This record gives sequence, C-alpha cells and structure tokens, in this order.
Amino acid sequence: MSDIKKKITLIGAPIEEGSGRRGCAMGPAALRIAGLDTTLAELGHTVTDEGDLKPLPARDLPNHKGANNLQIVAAYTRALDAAVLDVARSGGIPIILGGDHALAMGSVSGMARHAADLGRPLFVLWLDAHADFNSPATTPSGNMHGMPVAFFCGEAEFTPILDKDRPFVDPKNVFQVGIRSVDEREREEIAEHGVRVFDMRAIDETGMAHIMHEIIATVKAANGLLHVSLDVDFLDPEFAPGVGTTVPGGATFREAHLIMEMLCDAGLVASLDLVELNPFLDDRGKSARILVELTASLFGRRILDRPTRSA
Ligand code: Z70
Ligand code: MN
Ligand code: MN
Ligand code: MN
Repeated sequence: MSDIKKKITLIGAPIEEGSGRRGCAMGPAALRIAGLDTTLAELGHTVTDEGDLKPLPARDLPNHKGANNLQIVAAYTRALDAAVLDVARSGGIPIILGGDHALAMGSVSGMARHAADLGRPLFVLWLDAHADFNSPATTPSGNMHGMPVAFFCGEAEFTPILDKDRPFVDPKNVFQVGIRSVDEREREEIAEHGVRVFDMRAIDETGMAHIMHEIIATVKAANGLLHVSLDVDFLDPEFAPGVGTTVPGGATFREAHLIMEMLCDAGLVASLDLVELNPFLDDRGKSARILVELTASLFGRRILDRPTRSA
C-alpha cells in the first residue's frame, strides 16, 4: 500500500489570527526550511508547492464579539475550502502548512465537499491536546483556533462564514486522539454530538496500536476518506516545544510515529493539516523537523519492510 506513489500538493496557510498570539504565520516557512518537499520527493512522490495563500479579509462579515479576527479567519476558510477541493478533485493529496488550527475550517470543508462529490463519507482524525469544539457562543477566549471542529460538525453559530449549503462532517466520523485540555462547555458538546474521543487516559489504558486499529477498521468498513489534522500540541512538549500552548502529558515520539506508520499501511489518508507550529517559540527547529519526520512516516518511510501486525 505504502509503495504507491502519490501526487502531493503543499498549500501554505500562514494564518495566526485564530490563535490570539503571533508566530504561527512563520509556520509554512519553517516546514519548508525543514525540508518537507524534498523529504516527500525522496520517497518517490510527485510534490508541488503552491506557495502561501494570500486571502483578502472578508469585509462582507460584521465583527463578532465571540469570534476574534472573524474577517481574516473567514477569508482563509473560503480560500482553503476552494484550494483543497481543487487539489483533491484533480487526484492530489493536499497538505496544508499552517498556520493556526482555525485553518481546518477551510481544509475540512473542502474535503467534505470532495467526499460528497464522490458519495463517500469523510472521516477526520483530530490529533490534538484540545477538543477545539467551542463556538462563538461558548468560547472562553474568542480565539477561533479553538472552534474548527464545532464549525465543520455544523454548529449553527457559524453559518455566515461559509455558505450554509456546505456539507458538514458527521460528528460520529470525528476521532479525537490525545485530548487532555477540554473546556467545561466543550465536554458537554462533544458528548452531545457523539464525537469519538480517545483522551490520554484511553491511550494509556488501551495503547495507541489498539486505538488506531479500531479507527482504521471503522473508516475502511464505511469506504471513507480520511483527513488527518495534526496540531503540534498533540505531542508532548518534550518533543515539540514550538507551540503557543504547551500542554504536558502528550503523545510520545513513538506513539506519533506509530499512528503515521499504521495510517500509511492502511492507505486511507486523503489530506493532512500540519498546524499550530510556532517557530518563534521553537528550539532550534526541533518541532518543524518532527512534523517533517511524521509526514515522512505517513507517506512511506519505514524502518523495515513488513506489514502492520494484525489487531
Ligand atoms: C481553549 C479556547 C486552543 C490551542 C486550541 C483553548 C483553545 N479551549 N488552544 N488550541 N492551542 O480558547 O477555546
Ligand atoms: Mn487544535
Ligand atoms: Mn491544540
Ligand atoms: Mn451543539
């Protein structure tokens, strides 16, 4: 499976206005400097870099007190929705170089449109310390990087940002892995909506391999497409310090690689976000490099040639 050569397109999305601090706009540059394109090309894939999106603020939208920088976040959402759909439709795998996690409103919307065109369900694997299930009505901060999952799961608060006819993702098709910082209202919302959550305790109790077998089997059984959204803070800060909010007790280097290796063998991944990298806070490029290494594992780098062990 993993030996299939792919058409991969890199899309830079230097948005930082969703995060409430500066630095994520440098993320795409750091991922390029860490060698993302050449690493993927060396694995035999055809890699195209579309450069960075430069969206114009969506001046048609009003300011909203629960949604900081709504105009620029909406602009990225619209631009990414279109760009990601375009790449996927032409048979490519979009990799979005973030940028803060608000960009997933656009990338997941684009993939949801693509999946709807194909008549297949879209699944999302959300690798993050946070649930990102706030809305302008529940947010404690107003920061829109804490909202993308609620957005693409169809919370009504968001309808002005993109047209209301966009397809949503069924919350039951969203797997959150690595969660360890959840707001009170988010706790209620994810339970109500039926998001499938594997928090750090679940990882410790059952092990990452078991969880991934279950996720992969579910997506396969439904003939689904899988979008992976990787927030740097999924990883323990020991391995990836280059992020605005470090949350202790995260995934290890090996757990993260195992996810990527198993996903590679499963051959289900249609698109990938690399988000929340803040090079201004990083330690000599360490976090940018680990994101490149993990992406390499997802696209075919392996230690030995052998298949995934069965569940
Ligand atoms: C909090 C909020 C957050 C980072 C997402 C935090 C959100 N739940 N922080 N990603 N780094 O403000 O909504
Ligand atoms: Mn996040
Ligand atoms: Mn996070
Ligand atoms: Mn709700």
